Amino acid sequence: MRVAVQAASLALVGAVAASVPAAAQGADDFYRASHKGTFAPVKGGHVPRAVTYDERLVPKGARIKVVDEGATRISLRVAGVARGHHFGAHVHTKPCGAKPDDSGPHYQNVRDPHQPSTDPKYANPRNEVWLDFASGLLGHGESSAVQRWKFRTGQARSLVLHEHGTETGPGHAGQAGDRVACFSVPFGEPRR
Ligand SMILES: [Cu+2]
Repeated sequence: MRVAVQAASLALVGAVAASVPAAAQGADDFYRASHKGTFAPVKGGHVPRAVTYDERLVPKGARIKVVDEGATRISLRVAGVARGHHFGAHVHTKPCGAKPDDSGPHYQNVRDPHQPSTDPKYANPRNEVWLDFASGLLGHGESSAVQRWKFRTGQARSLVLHEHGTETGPGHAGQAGDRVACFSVPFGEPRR
C-alpha cells in the first residue's frame, strides 16, 4: 500500500514538474504548452476561442487539442468532426475572428514577399506548419509537425482547419479550400 502511495505521489511530482513553464527555468527553447477547445459558432457577436464556420464538417461540440513544444514540435488532435474527411490544417498569423479570413495568412518562417503566397518555394510544409489529417470513422483525427525553426513571438496566433487537403503545385501551393474552423493559439509562447 505504501509503495502504491509513494508511486502516486512521485507521479504527481513528475506531472507538476512537467507543467512548469520554460520561462521559469530560464530556457525559452524548451517548453510544452497544451491548449484545448470545444468548437462553437459565432453567436451574438461573440467569437469563441475555438470557432466553427461550417457545422457540417466541424459540428458544435467537436473538440480540439493543440500541443506546442518549443524548438519546435506541434501536434493536433480533434474529435467529433465529420467522419472520413480529409482536412487541411495550418498555423496562421492572426487569432480567429467572426469571419473566416480574420486569421490572416499562413505563418511562414521565411516570408514570401508576394502575398498571398502560392509559390512552393515559400508555401511548403518546411517553411509553414501543415497539419493535414484524415478523420476516421469515429470522427477523430491527429497529426504532428516538426520544424527546424522557432516561432517569432506574437506572429503565429491560430490553427485553422480547411475544407480539403493542402495543395502543393505552383500557383496553388498552400491552398486548401474554405476555412471551416479556427482555434486561437499563442504559438511560441510558454503558457503562464
Ligand atoms: Cu490555412
